[in-house]
Amino acid sequence: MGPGCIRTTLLTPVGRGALAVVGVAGPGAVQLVSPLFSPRGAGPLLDRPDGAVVFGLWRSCLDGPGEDLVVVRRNADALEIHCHGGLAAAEAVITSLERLGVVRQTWPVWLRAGDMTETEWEAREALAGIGGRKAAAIVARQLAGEMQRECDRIERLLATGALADAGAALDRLIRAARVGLRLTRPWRVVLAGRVNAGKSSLVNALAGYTRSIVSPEPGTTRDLLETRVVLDGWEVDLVDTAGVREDGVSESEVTGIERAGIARAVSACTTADLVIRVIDGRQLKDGRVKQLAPNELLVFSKTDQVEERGPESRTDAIWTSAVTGAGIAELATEIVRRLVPEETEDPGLLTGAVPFTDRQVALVKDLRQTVENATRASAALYSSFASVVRPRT
Ligand SMILES: Nc1nc2c(ncn2[C@@H]2O[C@H](COP(=O)(O)OP(=O)(O)OP(=O)(O)O)[C@@H](O)[C@H]2O)c(=O)[nH]1
Ligand SMILES: [Mg+2]
Repeated sequence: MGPGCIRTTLLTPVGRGALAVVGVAGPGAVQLVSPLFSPRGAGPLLDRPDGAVVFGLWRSCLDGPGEDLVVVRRNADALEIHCHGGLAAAEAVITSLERLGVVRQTWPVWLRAGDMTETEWEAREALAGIGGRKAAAIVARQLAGEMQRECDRIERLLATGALADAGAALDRLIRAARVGLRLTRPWRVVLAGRVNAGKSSLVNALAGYTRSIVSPEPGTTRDLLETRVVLDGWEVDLVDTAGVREDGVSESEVTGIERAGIARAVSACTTADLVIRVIDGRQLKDGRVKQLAPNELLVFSKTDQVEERGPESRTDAIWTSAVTGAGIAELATEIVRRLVPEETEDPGLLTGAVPFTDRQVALVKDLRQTVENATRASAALYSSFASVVRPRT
């Protein structure tokens, strides 16, 4: 693509919406599109000031009836066309632009051609895919320059030979990267336990609507069923699973489909960020709760039918009822606390610079290694210098 090229892209998400926005940019973009657009009751687009919002008729085909839409003139070299949100309307606008020689681009390519740093570009691309406000706020801060400012500060520290401070700042960035690399990928929380424990009911209670089928019949859920929710500002995929049978249930009672579902449940637990081990609170007296793995959270269900919590009651468990809603808010809070402990344990960590792409994290780690090597070299230099000026007798 040459420097004089005029380019276009669909700026709104692909698919139907109330409105679609088509961007056009490149030298003389307004002049080029002017023959396609007749403003209503206003002067030609070419004579309008920058920032003008102009209602008019767009003629995708010169002999067709045209379509009413709004053009925003950003400047002589850039404009936006706001049209009907159906697929055909935006496509007709873009096709008419292509007929004039305008180059169609995907939006990431369009974004990259803009005048911005790599980190800004990465932040803009990431923001388009984020569903939770906390992750969006972290990336927005990097877009506003937080990451760049921290890199500049580390550079100044290195220039003055403050290797220890530079190393500490880089260590902080590496700690923040654990969350940074998950900002565009929701956390994965698997609900596991015995059949009828109340897993699907808990998913529905957390989601706020009936996503999973709930029934008194053991073995209702057969396959993995994912539900995306936002808990306390963080995007989370809740994964409902097939329950395992009580001990002593004969092999013949478990069908092949159910067995396949249970195998999927076991496998889902191995890749989960957090496993919620659901146990029917009414059955606590009957059996011991087994040892939990570090990424497991214990939840007792159906507390509306539990009269006494009994000696098995554990302080690390959350008691819930999908019927009364008791403990559901507490469960949501605990899920987030377990997924993002940095928020409570190291509050400043996520409010400052946070690397959020593999590229940024690799750069930070490389630089940390270089600082480490320089620190060692400096210590070796000092010790050989000391052995020259203060030789042992
Ligand atoms: N009273 C009461 N009943 C509940 C509660 N949660 C679930 N149940 C009932 O327990 C039964 C099983 O609930 P589900 O949510 O389908 O249990 P599940 O663990 O998904 O079961 P499977 O999919 O078969 O493994 C249903 O009859 C629910 O109505 C609760 O908090 N209180
Ligand atoms: Mg179920």
